[in-house]
Amino acid sequence: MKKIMVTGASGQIGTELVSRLRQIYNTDQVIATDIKKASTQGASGPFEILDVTNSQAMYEIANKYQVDTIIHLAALLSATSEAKPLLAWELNMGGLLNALEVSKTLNCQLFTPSSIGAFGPTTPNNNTPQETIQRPTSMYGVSKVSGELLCDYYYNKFGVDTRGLRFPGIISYITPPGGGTTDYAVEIYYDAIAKGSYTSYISQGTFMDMIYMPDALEAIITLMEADSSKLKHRNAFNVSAMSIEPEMIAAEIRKHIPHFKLAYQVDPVRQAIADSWPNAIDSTAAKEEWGFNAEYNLEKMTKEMLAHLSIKFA
Ligand code: AKB
Repeated sequence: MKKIMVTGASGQIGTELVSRLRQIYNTDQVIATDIKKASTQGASGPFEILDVTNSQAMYEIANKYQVDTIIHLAALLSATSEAKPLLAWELNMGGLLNALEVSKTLNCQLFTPSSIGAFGPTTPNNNTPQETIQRPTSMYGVSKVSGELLCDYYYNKFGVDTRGLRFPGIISYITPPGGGTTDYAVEIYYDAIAKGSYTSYISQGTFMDMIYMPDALEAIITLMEADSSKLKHRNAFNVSAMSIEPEMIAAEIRKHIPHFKLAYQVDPVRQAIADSWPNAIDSTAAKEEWGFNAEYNLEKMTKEMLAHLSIKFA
């Protein structure tokens, strides 16, 4: 049975991943860590305060619990990284390097997410291949490509079992994301329920890949359980469930809330990041090598998001 340490456990992915992992591997097998404890973090189960830039502290927690798997999620997202590029480099790269070193020392398997942000304006825009041009123009993207390469290096040089996914925007109703370019696709559902309208900072017609949280969690777990010998790629697999733009979400929301209104006030910084990312990535390698399969499309996800948020805001 795996013994797993999760960094960034209070974040959007971390909160839900820890709960899911605890269902599968038992509560005591999953050690949640973050620089702060989120109010949504379940009271039960091991939790440790951890600043991932502190290598000694990371080592001590991993060693104390004798973990064999590290899921390293702590990082700044794209918009925050653009506002604070030095901090983004220090946290995204410093934290990952520490996680890799701890994994090497304690012989742990390591998962860390990459992103569609690892692509740039010279990457093919549609059906973006698994292996292609990666010259991102945002600090977030620079840190994500570097992270992919660093993970490859630790696998090839030291045999660390590193694995990763290039995540698109992740849509969920439990913990909101913070500081990302794709956050609009979560906010739109919250505002649809709370106000019946949303003002998008991303322009009409801007396509980006997205995935619903249950599919994202399943992808992490399936990849980590996959037979190593079947993986031709490791860091990191393209995964996407849908390529969508704001009007498409609005049209789907209107099937449930007919009076829903969508307006635009474009944020030039986040729009520029979105414009530098692909419209639609190709997940074939993930499907072929470890059976990636997204169950939620826009229609099914919208129905669930609105149902859950209506209960949350009732
Ligand atoms: C962001 O928008 O920064 C993230 C991502 C796609 O990596 N959601």
